[in-house]
Amino acid sequence: MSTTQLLTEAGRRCQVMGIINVTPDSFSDGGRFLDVDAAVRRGLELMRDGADLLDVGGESTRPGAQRVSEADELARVIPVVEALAQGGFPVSVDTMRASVAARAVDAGAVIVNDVSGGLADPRMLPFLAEADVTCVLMHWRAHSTRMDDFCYYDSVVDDVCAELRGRVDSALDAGVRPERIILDPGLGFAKNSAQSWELLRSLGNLRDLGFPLLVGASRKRFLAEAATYGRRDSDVPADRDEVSDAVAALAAAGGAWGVRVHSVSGAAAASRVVARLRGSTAAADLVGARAGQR
Ligand code: PMM
Repeated sequence: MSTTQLLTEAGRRCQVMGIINVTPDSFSDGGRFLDVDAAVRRGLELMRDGADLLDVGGESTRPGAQRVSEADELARVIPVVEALAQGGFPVSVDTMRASVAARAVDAGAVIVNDVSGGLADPRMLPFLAEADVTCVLMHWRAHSTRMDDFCYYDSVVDDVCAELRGRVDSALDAGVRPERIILDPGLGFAKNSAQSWELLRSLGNLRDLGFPLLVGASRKRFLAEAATYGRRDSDVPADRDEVSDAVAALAAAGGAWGVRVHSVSGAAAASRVVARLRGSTAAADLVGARAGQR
């Protein structure tokens, strides 16, 4: 599927981006998909469960994580991107390095997901412009080792919007076309729980920036606050999957372009429900029929 199709499709239905972390230490699924075959198999599972695209990353961005070398990141990511893209699946690459992005695009990636919004590597925005590739620019303030020191905002919503606008301006100045840009508030990145909830509550303000919006809440620590009693203190990220599904449904209903999730089926169902409630005659009929039965 071309990026144009991806972005057009997004006009109809919230896109579900399935996560493949090819890392030993990502907070939720680190170590599980480090082997290329396991990562590719995971991609197939996510597509079967209803993912619209697959986000492949080789560097953990969990709080406190150390950076990986460029060589390690390339070795983890490129074979997986290549295999999935050759299989005809739309792939995005989750990287802050222009060199990794370039190799991944050569290998068939159609989106570059840069959690630093172009801040970590000065070569990223020029690369995105030259390659004319769709990109996710996420709100970010510092690398994972230090990001918890940067949770200070006058108003988290206003400040995140202003800083994202700054990233957009830099991208446009570098020559990135506006229709190539997707924005992401970066939940959990230099944000405490209250700040992440506040941003989720304010998707309308973020949408007012005028770009498609990606929401990445899946399995993040702040969601534990809404987990079933007994799972609230759980350190098992998958115990946050029901809450992640609920957030995906709200994000879809709130007009997000896409949601980035570890477990796909609930988010994919939410995306289809919202699409049918929005537009399809069949969905309208269903609602009417149910109302008539009462
Ligand atoms: N979160 C993580 C990694 N990459 N990319 C985007 N665009 N948005 C996010 O919120 C985001 C991301 C960290 O979560 P993970 O370790 O489970 O992938």
